[in-house]
Formats: sequence, C-alpha cells, structure tokens
Amino acid sequence: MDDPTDGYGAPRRFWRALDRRRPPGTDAVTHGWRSPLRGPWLTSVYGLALLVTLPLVIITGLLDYAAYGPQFGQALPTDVGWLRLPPFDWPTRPSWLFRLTQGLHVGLGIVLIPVVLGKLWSVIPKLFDWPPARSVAQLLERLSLLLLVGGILFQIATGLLNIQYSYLFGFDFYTAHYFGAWVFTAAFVVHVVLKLPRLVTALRSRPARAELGTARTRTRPEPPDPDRLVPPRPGPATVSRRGAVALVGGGSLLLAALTFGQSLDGPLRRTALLLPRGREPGGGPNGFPVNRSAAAAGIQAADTGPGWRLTLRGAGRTVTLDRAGLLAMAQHTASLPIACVEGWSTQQTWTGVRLRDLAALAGLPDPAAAHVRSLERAGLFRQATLQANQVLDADSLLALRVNGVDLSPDHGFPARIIVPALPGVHCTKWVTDIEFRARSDG
Ligand SMILES: Nc1nc2c(c(=O)[nH]1)N[C@H]1C(S)=C(S)[C@@H](COP(=O)(O)O)O[C@H]1N2
Ligand SMILES: [Mo]
Repeated sequence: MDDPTDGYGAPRRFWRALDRRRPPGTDAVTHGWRSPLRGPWLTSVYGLALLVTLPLVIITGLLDYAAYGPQFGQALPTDVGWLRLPPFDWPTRPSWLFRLTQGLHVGLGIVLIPVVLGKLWSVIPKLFDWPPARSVAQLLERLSLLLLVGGILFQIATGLLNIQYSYLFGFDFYTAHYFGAWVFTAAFVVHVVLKLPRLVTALRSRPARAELGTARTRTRPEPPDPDRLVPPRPGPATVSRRGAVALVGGGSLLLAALTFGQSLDGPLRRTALLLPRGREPGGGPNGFPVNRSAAAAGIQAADTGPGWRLTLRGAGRTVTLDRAGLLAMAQHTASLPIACVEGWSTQQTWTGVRLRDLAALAGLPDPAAAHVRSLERAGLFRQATLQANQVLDADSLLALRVNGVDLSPDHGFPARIIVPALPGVHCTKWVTDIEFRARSDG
C-alpha cells in the first residue's frame, strides 16, 4: 500500500496481509483528524515542557513518601517490596521543606494537566494506526506507550480524587498512586530514551520564534514525518500553532492561579478555588485551615477538659502532667508551617514545650524515636512516630497555644505536635501520650 519500505524489516507479506485486515472505520477516523498543526514540532513543544517538569513531579512525589518515615512502617503503602527507597532520616531544616516538596508535587501535577491533554491531542491519530505494529520492536514501543499514557492519566485521576475526597479512599489511594508512579516512571524513561533524538530534530527544524510569529492564515502543515504525526490529507488551519501553545499555556496558568493560593497565607488564599475544604476557617488567631475537626474526630469536650492528662513514657519511667503543669514548664515559640498531603499549607506561630525537654523529663534526653498517640480512638492519623532529629530540633514542640491564644478544639486543644518540615499528617492533635524509645546499645 502506501509505504512499501517500512524500514522495520518486517516480512512484507505479513504486513500486507495485516494491512488488508484493517478494521472498518479506522481509515475514516484517521482521516477525520486533519489539523495541519499536528506534526513533530508541536508534539515536541508540549513534550519538552513535560520533559522538564515531570521529573520534578516524580522526584517530589518520592520525597513525600520518604518524608512519612517509611523506616517506621508509617508511609503508605507500608510494604513496597523491592521498590523500597534508600532509607534516610527526613531533615527538619529548612522548616518549609515538606511545604515545598508537597506543594510542588500537587501544584505541578494539577498545572500540567492541560499540557498532558495538549500532547495527547497532538498524537491521538496514532492510536488508530493500522497495522498496530510493523515489528516486534515497534510492538514493544507501543505497549510502553500504553503504560505511559495509561500511567499518567491514572496518576492524575487518583491524585485529583485524593485531594478532593482525602482519606475516604485513603489506603487504596496510596497503594495505587505509589505503584502507578513506578509504572509511569519506567514508561517515561523508555519514552524519553526512544524519542529524545526526534524531539531535538523537530525543535531544530522550525525556529520557535518564527513559528510562534506565524498567523493562522499562514499556518502550513509540516512535511510528512517518519512517525506519521502529520496528517496525510491536512485541512486548513482553524488556529495557529501560536494559538495552540497559548491555549495550553493559558489553561495551565489558569489552573495555577486557582491552585497556588492554597499554599499562601492572607487574603490570596481565597483565590484557591480548587482547594477542596477549609476555605472558611473563620477569623481570629485560630482562623487557618482545619483538616479534620474535633467533632469529625469524635473528640469529646469531657476528655479535653480539666481531667485531661499527658502521659510521658521513657526508660522505665512514666510521668503524668496536666495542662497547668505543661504551661509551668519553659515555653518556646516558633513560626512553623503545617503542610498537608492534599497540597495546602499554612504558616503559624506556635507556643509550647520543647519535645526534647519532655524527653529529658521522661529520662531519655537522647531518644531514638518518639511514638505519639492522640485521644482519637479510630482514624488513620491518631498516632505518629517521630525520628530522633525531629524530637531534638530546638523548634519541635508540643504546642499548647497558637498565635498568642490557646489552641482551638479543632486545632488540637489541649496539645498538639508541631515539628519543622514534618508532614502535616504527623502533627498529631489532641495528644494524650508520648512514648520515647531508647537507642539500642551497640
Ligand atoms: N489526632 C489527629 N491529628 C491530626 C489529624 C487527625 O485526623 N487526627 N489530621 C492531621 C492532618 S492530615 C493534618 S494536615 C493536620 C492539619 O492540622 P490542622 O487541622 O490544625 O490544620 O493535622 C494532623 N493531625
Ligand atoms: Mo493532612
């Protein structure tokens, strides 16, 4: 048929036979897509944008997993087999580290959606290519594309669901998103290795400045390319390449404008229309986002009243304190962020007792770890384990007050954990018990 020298060395008779078995309709579908914009250049422009940014999304995602303390079995999924990351202690400095990695992961993940859609649009006729492959190598390449495209759509869908519905589907989300990330990353690496030379050639073939200066009426199709991205019978342009790039870029900017407010304090937070909740935290010193309210967590006022006690456990020693006892200890104030896995973050000024002072009180001034428990009886996040560096940092607090007033019930009254660069989920509210663990001798 159209191309006797397919260049893949497949037995010609086999491919001819396959071609004759073309499913009805594929021709019509392929020829229905006639945009003269489609071609290596536009695909490569979107591809370059993703090539630069997706590694950031991948790396920040993996860092977020590491921030959860997988060494304590508290990162989800807990068992990842040989996909385990090299173990290291998540640092406490800079204090905005998790705010940055998590904010970038969720923010970029959202902002890149139009670019992903633009890139898929530019190659969609290829989905209906017939025959589906002309050699074993090409068959493998197309299977990797299935993992690439399926992978990114899966990661976007599960990520969006999680920031909307949070932990309703908690456990399944983490498992799916973690393994989905590895599938996608593997396919992404294969794709980059195979296509990078094509991308470079395509971008060199048409100077960007000239291309972006070309009006719609003067927009012409690219010459036929070996990947057949250029349609065989292109129609007239309904928009210029500049317009196509601007449409995608504008979509990304719009999403950015609606998203990044969730990491800002002050009036600009209200621009975060995509922030799923906590947009109306009320005013006053406790007027910042609440992830899970005291009522939702089933915290009874009776349990946080005068009868509340904090239990500290150390090396063979148990100490019990009430709130007055804690307030009588040395108080320390620090301005620290809370950064949630759903992407939002906020910085507040917290006052309370240093965790290292509590460790010393329990007889373990140099603990290996601390296990914190909440009054909450159910719920995934009623407890957390902190690393030694997280206990010992001079700004790590059992906070009693925020912005100069007592913590509100929703922010964890009588006492909550706040540690620099600690994922929000481990800043346990309504703390009742801290167990410091000794270093094993040796
Ligand atoms: N006991 C308890 N502590 C908790 C939670 C919880 O559900 N229960 N949620 C955590 C999560 S996911 C976050 S992001 C922060 C949010 O703190 P805030 O509600 O004070 O803003 O609290 C953390 N502490
Ligand atoms: Mo969170």
